[in-house]
Amino acid sequence: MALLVLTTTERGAEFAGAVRALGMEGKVRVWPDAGALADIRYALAWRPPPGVLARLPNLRLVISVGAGVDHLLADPDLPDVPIVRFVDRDLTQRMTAYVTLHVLLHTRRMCEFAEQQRKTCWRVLPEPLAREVRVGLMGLGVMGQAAARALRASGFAVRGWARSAHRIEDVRSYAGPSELDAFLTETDVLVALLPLTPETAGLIDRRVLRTLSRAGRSDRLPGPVFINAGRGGLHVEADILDALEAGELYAASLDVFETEPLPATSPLWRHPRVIVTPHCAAETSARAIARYAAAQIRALESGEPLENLVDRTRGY
Ligand code: NDP
Ligand code: OXD
Repeated sequence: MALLVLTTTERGAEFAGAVRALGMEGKVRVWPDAGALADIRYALAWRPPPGVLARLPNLRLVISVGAGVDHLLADPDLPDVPIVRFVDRDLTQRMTAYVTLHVLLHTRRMCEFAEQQRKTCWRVLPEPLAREVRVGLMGLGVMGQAAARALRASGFAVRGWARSAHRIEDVRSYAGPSELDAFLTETDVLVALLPLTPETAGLIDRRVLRTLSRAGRSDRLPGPVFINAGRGGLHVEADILDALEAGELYAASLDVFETEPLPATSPLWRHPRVIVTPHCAAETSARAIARYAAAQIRALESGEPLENLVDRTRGY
């Protein structure tokens, strides 16, 4: 009846410590010190090495340390057991803060002010009002809906695009591939909060960036902005750079990348209107994921429904 903490990052011991602190002493193991594999009933996983989950004969539940599960579904040998993904108030709040911060940062032209500061240049730049800026959220799930509400509260005009239509107060909703372009042409600041699935991989390319609103935006915002806090596989980095170079994009904030860590050779590191953050828009707290894992295990053991079950056919 043991839980295996299975991660290729350095946080495994921290997660295990937090689970043990909840009273699961002696029942927690950390990969690769898994002990007898037949004892393992639950896995708390983040980017596990492919094939390892398939070696656990009595596995009954996989708990994803993150909200995204692409790191699990990429394993061709993933066993057929339920997967629950992490949904947590603090995680959502961190993401909401990240999105709001970066929308404000670019619409208030902070990259240009930072550049001016380096040159001791004192010059006022025109800035749009929040209500003159249309923020388009790709993804209206837990993260997207919370960000939509926060952006509305900050005065921005908000629209969202998802697989299905959504009703969110004061947010214009678009759904599916047939409404993608209508959504993009209505968007000045594009925020990606989608999961990485076969349908969304590489979706945000030059064509998508070119379709963003260029006419009718406030003349105080020099061009469209792209913010990606979903997954790096959603976008094409070469296209972002080309769009910046061609003036089709004004600025970008990227938390996630095609390859992580972002290689030192990437020009994104040095672009004056790109903000790079190291996949930390919403970091999982060890205490929160431990509590969440314990609750899911209790639910499974007592035959209650699991929360936030992943639908493998949808991929999220
Ligand atoms: P949810 O599963 O709650 O929401 C996913 C949203 O994406 C839904 O609105 C869904 O549409 C939409 N979607 C999925 N596939 C498509 C598609 N093919 N076309 C259009 N829309 C689609 O996820 P969360 O909001 O909890 O998280 C979103 C993502 O954010 C995670 O998958 C993860 O990759 C990323 N993330 C990144 C973090 C970071 O630190 N950078 C931290 C946490 C999450 P519908 O509503 O119709 O189902
Ligand atoms: C997540 C992440 O999916 O941190 O939660 O990327």
